[in-house]
Amino acid sequence: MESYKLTELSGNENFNPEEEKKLAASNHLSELRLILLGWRWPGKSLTGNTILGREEFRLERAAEFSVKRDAERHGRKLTVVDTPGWFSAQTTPTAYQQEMARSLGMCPPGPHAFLLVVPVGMFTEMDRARIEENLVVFGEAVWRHTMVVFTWAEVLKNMPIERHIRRQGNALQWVLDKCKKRYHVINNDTFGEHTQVPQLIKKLEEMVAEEGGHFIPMKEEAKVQNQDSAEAIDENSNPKEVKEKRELGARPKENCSFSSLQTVESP
Ligand SMILES: Nc1nc2c(ncn2[C@@H]2O[C@H](COP(=O)(O)OP(=O)(O)O)[C@@H](O)[C@H]2O)c(=O)[nH]1
Ligand SMILES: [Mg+2]
Repeated sequence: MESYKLTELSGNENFNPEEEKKLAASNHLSELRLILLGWRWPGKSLTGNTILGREEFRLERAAEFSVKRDAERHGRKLTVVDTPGWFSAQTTPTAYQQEMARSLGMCPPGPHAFLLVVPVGMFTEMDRARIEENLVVFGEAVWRHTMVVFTWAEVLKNMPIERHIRRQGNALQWVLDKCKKRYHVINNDTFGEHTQVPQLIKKLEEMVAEEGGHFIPMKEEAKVQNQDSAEAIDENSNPKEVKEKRELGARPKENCSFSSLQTVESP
């Protein structure tokens, strides 16, 4: 595995403000569709709220459903799909995996980006393996459209993120290599007007331009979506039913703390 070079990570050595401005203008997308991925509890929902600029997603330990929300922000329509996430210490039940795959159908014709939410902190080989096995559901092309979003950035204090990445070693570096070293550090303490979301949008638009467009779901995934569409939470269809399902998603399983998730059985 190739070791990390700091210069590749920072990517700002040849910063040219005029060029940057032109590039940003040419990459502008009027709509940006995003899917939040990651294990459970690293801050996916809160990151979604930070991006949308308001409290749209509930912070719930036992989330079961993917939920879509949108907002007009920074001159764009931002659509964010929040997913329940995978289990980090055991095999993720099939229903949760299907729910993650279903997120694709919630932002047709496909997301511009998958945001892989990773908290700043210890990152193990198990974390890497879980990411790999859960992203593979979307096919190998998923990596070309994935950006790592680091949460819990305050843990860094004054340490540059590049140093953290280097210190975490090969497992985290593998993930970043797969994403072509695309990452963004988000501060979930800061709501409202702040440059971090426009900066993230700019990076995402550059990624979309470099990859020649948004992610196109594979046929197999389309099949999964069709199978599940009867059960899909359609935000526009039956508001009462949607509300009930969402509340079900919010309801913690009996005794469901983070550690007791291990007792949840695969259906
Ligand atoms: N201090 C801090 N707390 C965070 C951050 N991101 C998320 N959290 C907290 O971590 C918990 C899990 O966040 P949530 O967004 O629900 O995680 P999810 O399961 O991935 O959707 C909540 O208590 C959040 O308030 C962050 O960047 N910094
Ligand atoms: Mg959540």
